[in-house]
Amino acid sequence: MKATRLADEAELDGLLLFPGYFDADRQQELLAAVRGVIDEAPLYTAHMPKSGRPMSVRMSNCGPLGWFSDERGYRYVDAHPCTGRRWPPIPDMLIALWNDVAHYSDPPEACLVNVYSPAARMGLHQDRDEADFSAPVVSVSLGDSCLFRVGGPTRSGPTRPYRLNSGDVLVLGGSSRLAFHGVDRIYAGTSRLLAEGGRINLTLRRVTRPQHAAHRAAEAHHNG
Ligand SMILES: O=C(O)CCC(=O)C(=O)O
Ligand SMILES: [Mn+2]
Repeated sequence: MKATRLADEAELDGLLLFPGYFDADRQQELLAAVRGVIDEAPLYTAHMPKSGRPMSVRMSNCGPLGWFSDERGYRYVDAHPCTGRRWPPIPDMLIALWNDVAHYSDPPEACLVNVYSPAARMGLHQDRDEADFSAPVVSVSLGDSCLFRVGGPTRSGPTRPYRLNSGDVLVLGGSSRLAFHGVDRIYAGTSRLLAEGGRINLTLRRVTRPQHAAHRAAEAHHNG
């Protein structure tokens, strides 16, 4: 499938959009898999590290590691903060997506599931709790469309708005890997995929650095 490069600036090289990567049937299939994940690993409310304020987006994870945040800070944990059970595995459809678009030697280790009610939003931030920024973050949108904002590597720089629709895949790789980004608003009622309305976002992430020789060779090749 064809990717659209979203911006011309060198600092956003590697920011790719695959509009409608998942068609309506595949969105239903993926949604069923995500519902299965949430059944095993119920949604929780994460809190901001310093203020302890609750985030408006509810979360879960699948994969060996899951993203979590409370007063002690942002981090990856290998078990659900409430149930203490390991996170369920990443659904095959998402592993296939990673293999298709990530161009990375190793599998993702975490898939954060963000559930947005129509009023939820996510402030401008960088994804930097991972040890390996050479792996992209691969993001899937399901349900209502949203206004997604992307800036550069500094918080104060200019930002651009994009609309993300159900089934779209966005890749933050290369020099856009550390771009500031956030979700300004959800456009309620723009999709019928989720009976309850709102939006689900899935982000596939590599968390640790692979140590094997094949990865080092791939990196050397990549870095020229
Ligand atoms: O919901 C989105 O599209 C973005 C989510 C995000 O930036 C994150 O989970 O770090
Ligand atoms: Mn993010």
